[in-house]
Amino acid sequence: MSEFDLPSLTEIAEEFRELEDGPERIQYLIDLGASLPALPEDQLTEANRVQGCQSNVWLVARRSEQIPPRIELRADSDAPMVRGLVAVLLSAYSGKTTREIIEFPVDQLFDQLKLRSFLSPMRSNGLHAMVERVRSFAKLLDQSTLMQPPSNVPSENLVASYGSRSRANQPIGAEELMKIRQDFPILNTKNADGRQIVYLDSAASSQRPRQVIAAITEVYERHYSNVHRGGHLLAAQTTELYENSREKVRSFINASEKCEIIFTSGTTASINLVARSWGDANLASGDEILLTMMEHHSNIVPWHQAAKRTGAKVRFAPLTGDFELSMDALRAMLSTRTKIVCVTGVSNVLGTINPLKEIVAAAAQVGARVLVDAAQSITSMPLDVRSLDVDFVAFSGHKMLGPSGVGVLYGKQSLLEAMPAYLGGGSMIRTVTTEDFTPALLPAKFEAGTPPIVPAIGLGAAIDYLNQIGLERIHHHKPVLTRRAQELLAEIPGTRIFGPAIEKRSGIVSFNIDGIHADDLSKVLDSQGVAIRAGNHCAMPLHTQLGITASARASFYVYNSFDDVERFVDAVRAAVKIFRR
Ligand code: C6P
Repeated sequence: MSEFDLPSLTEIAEEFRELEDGPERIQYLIDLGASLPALPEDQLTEANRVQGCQSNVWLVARRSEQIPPRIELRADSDAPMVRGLVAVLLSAYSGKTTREIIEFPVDQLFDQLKLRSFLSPMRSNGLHAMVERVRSFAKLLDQSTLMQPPSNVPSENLVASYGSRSRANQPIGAEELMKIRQDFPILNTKNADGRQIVYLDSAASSQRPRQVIAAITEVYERHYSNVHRGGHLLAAQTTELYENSREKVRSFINASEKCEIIFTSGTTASINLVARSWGDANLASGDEILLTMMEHHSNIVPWHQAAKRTGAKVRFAPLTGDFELSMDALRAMLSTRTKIVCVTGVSNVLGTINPLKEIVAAAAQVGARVLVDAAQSITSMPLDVRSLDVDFVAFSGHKMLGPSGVGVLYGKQSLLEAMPAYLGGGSMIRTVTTEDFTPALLPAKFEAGTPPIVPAIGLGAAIDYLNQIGLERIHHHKPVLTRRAQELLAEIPGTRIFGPAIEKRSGIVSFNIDGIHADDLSKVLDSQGVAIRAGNHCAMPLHTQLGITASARASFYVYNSFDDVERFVDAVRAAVKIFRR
């Protein structure tokens, strides 16, 4: 018997070996839990509570005076079976040196006892959190660990996506493009005339490959349950998939911590979260919110609303005559009154790629925060939030080959921690009383209610797909098509194209043709099987500035080809003939 009369690890392991899977083991765990001495009432405090459990688990760690020091642990839970699991952990860890704790193969022990699944970070019993807490306590005490340099080694995913520099420079060739197109079943759709559709509306929403569709189907057919609630098999599997996706997003944008990734319903929801939570807590009369003239309504209206609530003022940095952001004007507008700069990575109308690094540096000079609306840029431009040192980033799954209904808010951990909770409800709380509530830790604090479970998992599959091709290669594929489209369109008299030089532009061509309304043009194109978008593209201030009410927009993505460009321009020519007859 070990301390507090708990059986030793060997005794526990022997006992387990004798027992059948299922009820016998559960009964043993409950009996083991009953032998765990209760923690005194005054130690059942919030500070001693281990976060991440549905049941309550309290843990108290004390360092002994021995040399080398040993760690004495005591713990308790209000759930009988969890008490049994806690007892196993105490037998493994209590009274051990810091080194022994750090090196103890707890996974192997739980494998041996056939209890491995209980150690999953997603299981609601919180054992994983408890192990983490004990280990971090041991690490803190362990001098040799403290002296190790921090690891800056990028994660495997990162290496996979950005590491293969040689491949990153290879263009997507005709054969590869054909294979990619085969991954998108929707591209085989035919219109009423039997013409295969040409999809040039990816800036509104991309299509998704069968790999993403398969990932979604697989969850619904084999793993589906709610996340972070139940402790049963399906709940654990879904939670694990959901959290794996968060890790994929983290790695994709090179965030430091998983908890900095908040799943939302989309870019719009992410920006509203910041405007409401950060905005209301940090803006006041006299402060300024600096936007640009090329912002989407999703990055304008939430700030108008925040300004109305707080008394702050919204200002707009103008564009140059070349459809670029005027950095001179932006710099001149920055002052200590500027509290946040909110800028799109790529304009959804002009395709302009904004110089984010310069913008972040300029904002830092006056102590302003920066939010990047990455809805259009995330689709093909590698983003490293750490090297960019950006405060907030918002994007949507549906524009990057993922499902609709899911988006991401990245925020620096310190900022997100300081921000008040936004939506209230289940999952975002630590405690609730009849008088008040305390919020959960990140990221749960900002994920109230049932989150977009399956869309988030689908987004993870989309990231895998993008990584497999290589984001930079997709980024280089777009302007190849943009250039061709622009050259051919320029041959049509009366065509006016809105956008900067190709090198400063992503895969978007917005244009008007004299005497033809953009909406009419798009309808004729549709009749030819070519899908483009017409309208103000949720960027009214920009259109007003351009002196137009609408524009036609063709947007290209990884699955588009030169043939698509030819069919598009042929359809435009046909429309011109009709309207100029
Ligand atoms: N632009 C377009 O056709 P949501 O709807 O929340 O997923 O994304 C909003 C949004 C925010 N910022 C930018 C730069 C965007 O382009 C969009 C969506 C689509 O241009 C639909 S209006």
